[in-house]
Amino acid sequence: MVHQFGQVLAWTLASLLLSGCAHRLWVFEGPSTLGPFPVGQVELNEPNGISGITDPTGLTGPTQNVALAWARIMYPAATVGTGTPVSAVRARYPVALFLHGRHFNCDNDGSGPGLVGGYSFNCPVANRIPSHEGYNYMMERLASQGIFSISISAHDIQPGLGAWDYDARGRLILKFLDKLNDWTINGTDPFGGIFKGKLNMSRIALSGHSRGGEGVVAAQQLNKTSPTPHSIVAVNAIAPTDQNAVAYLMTEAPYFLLVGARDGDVANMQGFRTYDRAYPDGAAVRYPKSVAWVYGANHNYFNTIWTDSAALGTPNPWAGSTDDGGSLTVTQKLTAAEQREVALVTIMAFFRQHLQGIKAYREIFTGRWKPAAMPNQFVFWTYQDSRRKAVDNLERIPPNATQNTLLGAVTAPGFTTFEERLLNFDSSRYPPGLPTDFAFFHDTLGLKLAWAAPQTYTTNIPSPHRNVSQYRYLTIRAAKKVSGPPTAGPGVALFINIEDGAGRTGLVAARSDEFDPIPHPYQRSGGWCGSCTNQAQLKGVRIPLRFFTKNNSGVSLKDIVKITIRTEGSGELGLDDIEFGR
Ligand SMILES: [Ca+2]
Ligand SMILES: [Ca+2]
Ligand SMILES: [Ca+2]
Repeated sequence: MVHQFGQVLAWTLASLLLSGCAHRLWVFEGPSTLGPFPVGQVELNEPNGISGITDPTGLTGPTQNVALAWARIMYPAATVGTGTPVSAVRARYPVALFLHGRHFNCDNDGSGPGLVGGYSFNCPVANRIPSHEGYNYMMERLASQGIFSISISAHDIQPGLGAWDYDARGRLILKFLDKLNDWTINGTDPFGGIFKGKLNMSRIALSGHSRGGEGVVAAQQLNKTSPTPHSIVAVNAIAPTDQNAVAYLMTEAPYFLLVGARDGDVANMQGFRTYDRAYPDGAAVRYPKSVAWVYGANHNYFNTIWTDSAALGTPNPWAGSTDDGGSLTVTQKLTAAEQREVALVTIMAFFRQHLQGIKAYREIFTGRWKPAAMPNQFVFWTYQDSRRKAVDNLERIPPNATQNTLLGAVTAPGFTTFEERLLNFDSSRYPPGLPTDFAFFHDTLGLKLAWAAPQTYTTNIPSPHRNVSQYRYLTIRAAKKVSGPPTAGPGVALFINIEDGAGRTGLVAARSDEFDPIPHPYQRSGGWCGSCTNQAQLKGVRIPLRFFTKNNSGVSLKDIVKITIRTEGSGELGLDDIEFGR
């Protein structure tokens, strides 16, 4: 095993040399493990720290009246404390930046126990709600693992309600990155120049929550045309919005989407639309993208400042701290601590994979490795690699269910529904007029299948495309659709097989739930979005191609002519992205 994790072994070795725990040599560390570095921290609070965020082209919104540069910074230090020197163990440290979403920015009695607040452009200093401190639990752990972490405040942007707030968040991030760049090059930080030469600005990761999630995607796209572009190598969005006038696309970095099914705020799961749009077929450059769809997680509990006292287990004096999912009727609920653990494990894995080159953490996103530190039975993964080939992404307009993306024939005799549909609840970016199924909280064209008794769907692969030997997985996205009042129910199992030109098939069809469950929709009702029930969210299934070639089946991966999907029982399903991938 160890040879597969060479880079991690070296890393673990460095950890243990510093921590002295020699017995951990053969243990592969969970990504959220406390690291060897003492954590130093400082607060940036400059009333005139940012000179307005402008867009000279006028394409990304008006100039925002942003002056306050407010942030929490945690970093690997020589000793624990405030403003202590940066650790000399390594020459430079990669950078993680967090940005919160829209939330009250002004509390009536400040850090007093009252919970009344609102939005203000002129909030007294002592009353400013520190939403950006809500990710300290992740920053502290990242810093202990050798990652410089900064969480920035969008205080001056919060009171605005306009459609351009999302762009403003993106531009705010770039301003802060400019500032960090200046600190490390010129030693201009207001803490005595402690960060001079210490930041590795060639490795930057972004995490944004809610409107901040839309902001990080905006930032990575706006960065391309910025006069001072930065090296953003990973982008994470937590329960993001998708509301901006400009539909920003992931174009420059791996994307990880973390969304809770008990979200009572962004209840229409609009963040899935950002995933659907990321790295389509035909994109000049693609990076991996992944989703963790978390049953029982709400919107606010990823941020401790937004978490109510009861759920936090300690008094939270800041207005706006509530359980946004509290008005929902649900059957599965994570505690705030469990929810934070999911964020801690997944975001640290994502950042450490891309900032520190720990490749093995990829297998968390593929769903193969279930880290012991989080409640895996609540977390449903989708992973699409940069290296993948669509047999059918269903994106052709006008819809035609009988032909796949490769122009091969598709048949589904006996199904009561066999049709292509726009899978979208609201706010599609597709041209109007497409036949739509509103039970799917996505924005993609997909296939709808319904069956009253077991049936077989077949998609044929034309001759130029039959050599799939460079791929290792057959992957699909699938969602179970149900209607009526939310109830408990089983997941969907599909029997998937491939066939080569000599008529050889896998000796046994792959039962999808032996690899990845396609869950029954999360049970929720109530809240502001009464229609947000039975949300049919597409979930990734990854079947190793070696499953079909084992036991001397003789199937040739150089000549695959068809894929079959057999259903069992009765049911209804949405399918998308039938792909070979890595
Ligand atoms: Ca208060
Ligand atoms: Ca088609
Ligand atoms: Ca599609």
